[in-house]
Amino acid sequence: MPLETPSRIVSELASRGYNAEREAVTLLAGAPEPALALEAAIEHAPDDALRITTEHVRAVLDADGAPDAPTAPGADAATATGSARKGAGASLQDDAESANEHPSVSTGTAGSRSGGSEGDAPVETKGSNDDLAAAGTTAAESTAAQSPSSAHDRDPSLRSLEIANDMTGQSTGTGEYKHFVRTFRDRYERLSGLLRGRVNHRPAESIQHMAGGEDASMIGLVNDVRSTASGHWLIELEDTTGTFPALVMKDKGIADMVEEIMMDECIAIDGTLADDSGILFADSIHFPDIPRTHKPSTADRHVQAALISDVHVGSDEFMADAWHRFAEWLHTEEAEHVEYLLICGDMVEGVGVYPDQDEELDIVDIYEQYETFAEHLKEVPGDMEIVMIPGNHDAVRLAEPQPGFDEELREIMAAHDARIVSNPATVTVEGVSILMYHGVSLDEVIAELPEEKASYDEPHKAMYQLLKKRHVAPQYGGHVRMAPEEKDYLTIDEVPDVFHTGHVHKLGWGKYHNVLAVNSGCWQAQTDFQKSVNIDPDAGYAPILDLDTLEMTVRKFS
Ligand code: D5M
Ligand code: FE
Ligand code: ZN
Repeated sequence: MPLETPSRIVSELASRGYNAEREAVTLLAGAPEPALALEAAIEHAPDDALRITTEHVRAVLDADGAPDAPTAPGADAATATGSARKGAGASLQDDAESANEHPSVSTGTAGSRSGGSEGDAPVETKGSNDDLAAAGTTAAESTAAQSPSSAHDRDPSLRSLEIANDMTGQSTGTGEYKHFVRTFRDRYERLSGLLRGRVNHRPAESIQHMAGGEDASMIGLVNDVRSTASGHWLIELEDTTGTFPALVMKDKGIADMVEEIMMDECIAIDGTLADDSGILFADSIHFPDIPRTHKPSTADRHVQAALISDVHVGSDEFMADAWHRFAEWLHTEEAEHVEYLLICGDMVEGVGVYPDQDEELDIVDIYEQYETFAEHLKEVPGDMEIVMIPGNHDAVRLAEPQPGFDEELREIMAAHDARIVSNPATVTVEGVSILMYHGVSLDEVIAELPEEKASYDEPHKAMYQLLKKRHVAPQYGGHVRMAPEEKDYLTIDEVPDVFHTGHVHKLGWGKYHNVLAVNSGCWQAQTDFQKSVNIDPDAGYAPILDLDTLEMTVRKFS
């Protein structure tokens, strides 16, 4: 593709998961062969680089005016993703190393979609739009618009906010195959631990040597799921010693659970070995799951948090008016208990995230997008505590876990002193633990599971599946790009009290085994893409969570 213009270069870099210094972009645009220079600069940048700097570009341009094309562009930690579905990607065994050394780069397009119906959003609103607008006007006067202070008489010393599982600055992976093996081993260790007490499991290797007809259980990562010619299901599990197949007969009550199974998630299967010990006839399937006995913690005073996401500043469709009304409302007496604001990714629209996205950009420069976002953030009362994680539109690496914003972006957004952490991360607010995850995997859960179990109209049900799997992005090699780290930051080790996601731009909430799942809507009106696939986003809503009761109220500002 021709790469002459700076905006194309920025898009191209962004699609590979990189930011770039402005001067680096200018240099690339002026190179004799911009496309080759770009490839070479990416090759030259260290594996953990998130941005292409002038230094990277100079080094390749100085080397010899016309750099060679690299052999495997994009096979680094920042852009690595896998196409392998059967073991090659998710292998737990070191000896599988030969297969699929370089995971392919995904195109980032969505698979089949469901939902998109006309159904009204399940929204409870207190007060009408008119009330809100009126209240907003008063607030604007009393706060002199730009002032970050508010009229509230709040006592910050009563607050507490702790962050856990923030991997910002902790990235260790370089995208090598052995690092993926390490991540999957860590996943297996953590999640199998949750299943161990529930089944009398044996390693694959020892099951292979058991006598036919014996009872056996295995805990493993799902390596393959397929239906047989006669309509039964074959599930292959893998542990650190090998793989073993299990057969779920279609007339068993558990066949219904098979449709919930995703590749690479950790499950246990209990059953009886065939006479020749070649296969396990499944009697039961177990997910790591949330114990039904989970008792959520609550704050010991009346205090609230606003849970939002997907602001998309910089998009033509960003709903500035709705945002102003929301920010103004936060200054009113009605909102005096809203002391926390959690933003679950997609602060800005970004550049080069989806094909043809540039046609719908109001602000084309990624830094200007953040500057404008920062201005909007300043409208929020200055004494609120803000926590932010990045999403797939933000200028951090696309591969998950995504580290929190870099220094330059933090500086741009410094005015509000927000806590900037990784995606995912857990924030404990006055005793209530809230797992924040942007939600790219929800697209996958929704695409793969039957409508009644996960749909765009009921995004919280897709979240229940992630809670059940105790993993925010189980499947490797689909929509979610994954970075191999020493530890699998994407497992849900501790049961959260609240699970907060965004990304699908639909509002929905509900409780799963006492965990409150909330998918916040967005602040972006319907885009052309969404129109073309019949998605009607829930834009301009703010879910407000009572931290003392875990009750939700949704306010509408659009
Ligand atoms: O995506 C918001 C939702 O819309 C999410 O479910 C993905 C989907 N989406 C939006 N634009 C596209 C394109 N161009 N291709 C595929 N899927 C898309 P977000 O990433 O938060 O904007
Ligand atoms: Fe979004
Ligand atoms: Zn998103």
